[in-house]
Amino acid sequence: MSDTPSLHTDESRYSTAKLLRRLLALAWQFRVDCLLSLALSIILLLLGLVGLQLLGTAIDVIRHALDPTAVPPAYPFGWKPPANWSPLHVVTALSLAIVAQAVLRSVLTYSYNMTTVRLTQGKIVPELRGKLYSKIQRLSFRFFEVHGSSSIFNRLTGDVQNTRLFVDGVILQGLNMLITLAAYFLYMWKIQASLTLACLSVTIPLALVTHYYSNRLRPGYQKNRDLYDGLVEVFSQSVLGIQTVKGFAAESDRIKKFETGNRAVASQQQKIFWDLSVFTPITHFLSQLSLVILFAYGGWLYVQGRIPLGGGLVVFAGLLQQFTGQVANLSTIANSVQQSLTASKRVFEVLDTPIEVENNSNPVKPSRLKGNLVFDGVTFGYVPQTPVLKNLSFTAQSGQVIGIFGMTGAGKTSLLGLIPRFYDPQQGRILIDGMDLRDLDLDEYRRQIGIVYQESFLFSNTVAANIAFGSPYATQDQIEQAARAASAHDFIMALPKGYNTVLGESGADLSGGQRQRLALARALLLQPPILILDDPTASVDAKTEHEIVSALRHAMEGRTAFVVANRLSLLRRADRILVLEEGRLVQEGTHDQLAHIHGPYQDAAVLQLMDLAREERSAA
Ligand code: M5T
Ligand code: MG
Repeated sequence: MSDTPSLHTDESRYSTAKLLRRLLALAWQFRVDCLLSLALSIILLLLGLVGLQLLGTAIDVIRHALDPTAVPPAYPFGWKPPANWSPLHVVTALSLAIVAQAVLRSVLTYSYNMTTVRLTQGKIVPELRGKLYSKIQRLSFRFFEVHGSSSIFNRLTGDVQNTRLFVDGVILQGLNMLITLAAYFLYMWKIQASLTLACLSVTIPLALVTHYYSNRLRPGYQKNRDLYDGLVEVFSQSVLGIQTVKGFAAESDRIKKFETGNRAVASQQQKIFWDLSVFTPITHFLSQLSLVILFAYGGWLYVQGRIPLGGGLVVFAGLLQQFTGQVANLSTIANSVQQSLTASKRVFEVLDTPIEVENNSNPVKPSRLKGNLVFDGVTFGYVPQTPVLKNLSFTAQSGQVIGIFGMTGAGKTSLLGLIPRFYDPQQGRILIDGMDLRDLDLDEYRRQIGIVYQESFLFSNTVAANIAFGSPYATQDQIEQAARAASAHDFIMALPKGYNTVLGESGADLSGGQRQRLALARALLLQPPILILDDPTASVDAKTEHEIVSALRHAMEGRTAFVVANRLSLLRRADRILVLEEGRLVQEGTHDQLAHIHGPYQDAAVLQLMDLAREERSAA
């Protein structure tokens, strides 16, 4: 199971206090909606109290009617029934008021729920998700090297949801709980002070238990998210790599791996639920205990003649029940606190990741570039301590084709990656038309570079849309022209719907050579002054190679082109060839020059010529 390294090693940045502060700031951003939701819950609370009070009064009216020596009913809110009303009239009126109160409460509960959902799902979640997505899109490559796509997906989905839980599940519910408890407490205190204290004494152990479990739960949630990342990783890798999996008959292996992960997540989840399933009943038991105290101590008080047995006591019992119910809610809130802290840390980690390659404060927007490129003492490594390019210096004149040759792992792709500034060099600088790349506006600069990678990613979209990926306003004519230039037009026309054929996921229904030519068309459509080709003919047969090479010859005209290739067919046409060995520039010259100098290029040339001769002989 791949474990996900933390984005920030600096854990102090995510102390509980700091996380809480940021979550509160998030809630503050939506304060109007929060207040609205809170106001509704307070009205609901007051209505509930009114209902209880009316019930108590109704009971006293009945008792008094049956037994005139009992305490006379105290009417609430300064209301007095007209003198000519019989007790039946009064009770009917009170009952109607209770029903009206219940109806109003239902309506308000509905609006409360709607308000809260609009706040959480309609505002907070989309806002967070949008922020996260645009951050992820802007992050530099290194981020994606370190983090599996699954961890990123999970953060974007589940963790965003659990982060918003802090607003509705913690702040709103918590405030609601506090206000409710305070109101009930005062109300109960007014009815009978000592009984209130006795009944509420159970809240102390309740708070302690809650504190204990709350701390116990958090690491569990963190572990759970990490394990879940791993599980989704196994799954998504198997889907993306299904060809390899099947090709190596590795299905049962993968299934076993998934099962292991699956079980790990399950047992971890069970552990959390086990904790919860002990915790929740304890809180419920303690709340029930307060009712027992009410009966025992309340009964004793009655026997002592210190409280009457009337509506007041019914109201008291009702309040107590709701009070302890609210306190028992503590367990849910505590659980939500831990869940949202865990999740928000994972969300904030992404939001806090510095974008390594970024515009400086005052970037230059280049007009159309000429394409004079200079590498000046460039040293670069994916990990700073192990450079893969060492003190590299060369110049490419506008319009030149620069071939790059070297053994696998020599650093060719890495060199190409520095040109669009996917990474910044650790030492030295790269200049385009005399300007340091770091001073240019990244987007404007990159738009002037066409790239064809070793393996091209195609989107599940039409052929035309794939070609127009970098130039969304291109006309059909321009798209076809680019396709022709990449010798892709003919095979595209042979597809079932021509340019409107939708490609399967990852373009699975095209051959390697076809994919490369689509990618080339995509690059050419930009009309870029700089063209980067990373071994575009690596995966094609000789005939297609020939086609691509002649297409390229045309395509590279008038552009500064950097072509990585191992086949001489492409390199021969380069104005200059750079030979790399373990990240160093060891030879430089034209094909004709290099073919006559002893060195790696000559070795490769001889080998390829020998191969060619052998093939010709065996064909003859
Ligand atoms: C040069 C390492 C790689 C190798 C060295 C692209 C990439 C490479 N490397 C990383 O650590 N992370 C990366 O994202 O850098 O690799 P290269 O530049 O890819 O070599 P190449 O293009 O000449 O090789 P090839 O096989 O494409 O001909 O040590 O591990
Ligand atoms: Mg490469």
